[in-house]
This record gives sequence, structure tokens and C-alpha cells, in this order.
Amino acid sequence: MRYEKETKLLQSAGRREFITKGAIAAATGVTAAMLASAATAQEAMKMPHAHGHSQKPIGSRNAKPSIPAGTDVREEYDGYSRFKPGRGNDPDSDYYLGKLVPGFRKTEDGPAPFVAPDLEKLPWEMVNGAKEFHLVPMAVEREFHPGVKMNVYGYNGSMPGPTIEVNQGDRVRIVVTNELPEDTFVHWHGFELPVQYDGAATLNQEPIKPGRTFVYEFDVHEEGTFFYHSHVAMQEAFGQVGWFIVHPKKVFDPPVDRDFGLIFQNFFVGPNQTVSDSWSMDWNWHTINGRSGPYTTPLVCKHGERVRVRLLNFAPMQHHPIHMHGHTFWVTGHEGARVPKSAWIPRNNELVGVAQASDFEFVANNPGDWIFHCHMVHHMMNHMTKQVGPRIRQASVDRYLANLDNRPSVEAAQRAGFNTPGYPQKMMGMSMSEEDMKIYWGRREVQGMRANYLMAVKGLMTVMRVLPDDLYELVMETDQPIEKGAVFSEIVRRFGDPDHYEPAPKHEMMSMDG
Ligand SMILES: [Cu+2]
Repeated sequence: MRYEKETKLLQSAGRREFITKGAIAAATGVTAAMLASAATAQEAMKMPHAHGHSQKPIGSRNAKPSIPAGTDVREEYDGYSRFKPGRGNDPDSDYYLGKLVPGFRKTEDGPAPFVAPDLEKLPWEMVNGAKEFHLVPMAVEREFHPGVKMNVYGYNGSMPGPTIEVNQGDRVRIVVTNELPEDTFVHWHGFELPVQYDGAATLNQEPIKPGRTFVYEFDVHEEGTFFYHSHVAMQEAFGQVGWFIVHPKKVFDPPVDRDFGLIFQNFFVGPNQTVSDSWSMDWNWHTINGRSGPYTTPLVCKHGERVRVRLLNFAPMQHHPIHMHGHTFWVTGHEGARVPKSAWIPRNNELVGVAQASDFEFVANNPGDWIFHCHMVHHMMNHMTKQVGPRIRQASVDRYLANLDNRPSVEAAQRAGFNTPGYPQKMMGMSMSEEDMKIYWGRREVQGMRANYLMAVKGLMTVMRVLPDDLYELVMETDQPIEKGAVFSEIVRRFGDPDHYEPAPKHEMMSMDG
């Protein structure tokens, strides 16, 4: 009876043939056998892999974290350890999830240097009592990926522009010379400054004409995470933004060991185009500090350090729910100012709205390579992936254009899998040349990561690498060649479950065709 009823129902849902098969199997008692074979497959997956064990351990086996002498750093704070994944303590404790666990760096040493991967700092000179910077708005070619050069606007040859970094109390003079073929204005976002220097288009200054110079000068009495940008909306959408970091007179407490900055942006660049379309309502290219994952440069820190990441969402239209794996972070500041400690929020995911900045802080208590990314699915990939589905044009564009009268046909269903509605959703056909691979792998920051890491980091994604001291030194402070996957499997060996770890194949990209 039941069998007949189910079959009837399933027949009416003709599109779902794959369910039919499973349901009939269930009704006829094949399930047990299927489950049994699935169990066998799982057993097989859990078998230790010979190649996993053949890899020689790297680094020094008995490496201990190097805690600078004279630093008052306890390993345990009310049951919270900076060297082990956090445990839920009393939420009223100062050390709840590492809330007030300080870095190794002493406050007397001043603020940790600000690092925005893949961006330069704007140099300055002391002139008549002010730090004088020279900023040049201009058209910029920016390599989102190796060889993928996009035409956008930026400053001083860079998009985003170079970072301006000063101390609270400094007087700054920013000499802006417009090399764009059109008017521009520069707005100093968040600063309380004399009104004629605010840069709001024509409300408080004349346009800076092409080839002309305008001088902004003001005292910086605030501290925190600021930025500058063009005050012409479409120029903003075209990329014109940069960091303006102001270190506080008194170092933020608890002090951090690392201070990273990431600017998230979105662009629309059509197929076979290099010119961004600032009018688009749709966005297909996503950059962090002007590069798309996996070309984004990982943030690398040492196990046990306290880390700050300042994150600016400078997307034209879209918000970013920012997620970091393996750690609980505290939101300790916004673009407005430092948030009082009592109001710090522990999070796994923080929504950062357009033109907002958030400061994330955490204790790097969990070694490994952890993805740090926007959680919107369309922001987790780029146009670089030839997405998907049966309607994709198979012929090359050149062939297509050469035969306008007889265009190569659209091939509808090349494989049986296309009978599944919506298949495939997994991205396919990401191609990288040998030369590209060399560029991706040529960076120190990625040494020893899993061989297939490039497949995992796309669009608005980067990696937070938490490395024990000896591996940090190996990766960041030597020129030694490090085998792909070596650092990762060493971390699994020390902190994970090495018997059940399967390294990625080193000489082929993970197959996406399944
Ligand atoms: Cu996003």
C-alpha cells in the first residue's frame, strides 16, 4: 500500500527523478544495503593515509611561544588560556573569551604598526609644523588577480589609495593635485575639522579642476579608524578611497600585537571588460585592499597574540556580514570611535554597513589557517569563475564574433547531471596558468598552506594564519622554500587529529567536476 502511494506521488513530481530512485530503494528494502555501503565508504575515509604520515615534521618540535622578557603575560586568566581555544567563562569576567587579555607588546612601545596588506603608506615630511602629505587623484590600473588588470580610479597609482597614518595631536597638511581628467574633491571621513576643508562637493569648496592643486590643513585631535575618499559619488564607486589611521596618544588598552586593515569594495566589470561600471546596480568583482581572493594576502600572526583587524566596507551598495572562523572576536570600535569596554560585543559575524568601519579584536588562541570573509554568497566568488549551468556559451568569444551570421549554438545539456534542475551550483572551470600559480604561491604569507587553498579563497575572502612561533619565523622571516601543505599538516600534527588528516594533492587542483 505504502509503496503504491509513494510511487504515485513521486511520479506526479516528474522533475524529481532522483528522489524517486531513493524512495523506491527505501520501500524495497535496498536502503539497508545502501546504508551499509555508505558506512563502508565512511570507514574508508577515516583510514589513516599513508602519505599523511610520510611527511616529515617541520619546525622545532619543542617550540614554546616566545614571550618578551619583562612582559606581564600570564598564560591563564580566570580559566581563559591564550594558547587554547576559548572556553565559556563567566561573562562578567574581564577575561571572558579573551576580552581583556593583553597582547605581548608593552604599551610603552607605542601602538603596534598598522599593516594594510597590498597597500603602501603615504610618505610625509615635516613642513612648517605640519606633517605634509601629497595625494594625487588619478586613473589607476589595478591587478585584481595576476594578469587581470582593471581600470579604476585611485590615488598615487594605487586603488585603494595609500594609507595616511598619523598620531593624535598631529597637524596635517594634505596637498591634493588632481590628475584626473575631471573635477574632484577629497573628504576626510569622520574628522572634526574646519569646514572649508571638509571636501563636500561645492558645499564648502570649489572643485579641484584637472591639473590643479588644493591644500587641506587641520589639527587631528581625534583618534581611531578613519578614511578619505572622493566626494563625487561615482568616483567613490570607481574606487577612490584610502585609510586614514590615527593612533591614540595613549595606546589602546589592552594592547594588541598586530593591527591589520582591510578595505572591502565591490565593482561591476562586465565580461571581457576592464573598465568598472560605477552606475551598475549589480556587482561581480569583489576586492580586499584592491585584490580579489585568492590574491588577497593572508594576515599572519603568532599563536597567543592579541590581534586587531580594522575593516572598512567601502562597497557602493552592499553590506558585508563579516565572519571569522576558529575564534570569537570582540567588536571594540567603529569608525566613530573606540567603544567603551563595557559595551564590547563578542561575535562570530559582524554586519559592516556601507561606509562603516569596525574594529575586531581577538586572542589568536587557535593555530591554523582560518578563513576571514564576507558571508554573502555572491561576495564569496568573482566573475573569474565561469559560472555554471547549461546555458553557458561553449564557443570562444572570437569564434562567436567572427560568425555573427552563423553563431555557434548554445549547447543546452552536455551531461546527464544537467537533468538535475539547477545543477551545477558548485563553481567550475576556474583556470589558472602556471605563471599565475607562481605569483599566487610566490608570496611569503602563503608558504606551507594546503596545496588547494587557492580554491577556497575567492572574492571577499582572506585568511587569518595563526602560527606557532617557530612556524611563523619559518614562513615570515626566512627565505626557505616550504612545501605546500607542510605548515598546515605540522599544525594538524601538533594541535589536531593527524591520523585522520588527508593532505591536498600537490600537483593538481582539486577537481571541481566531482
Ligand atoms: Cu559582502
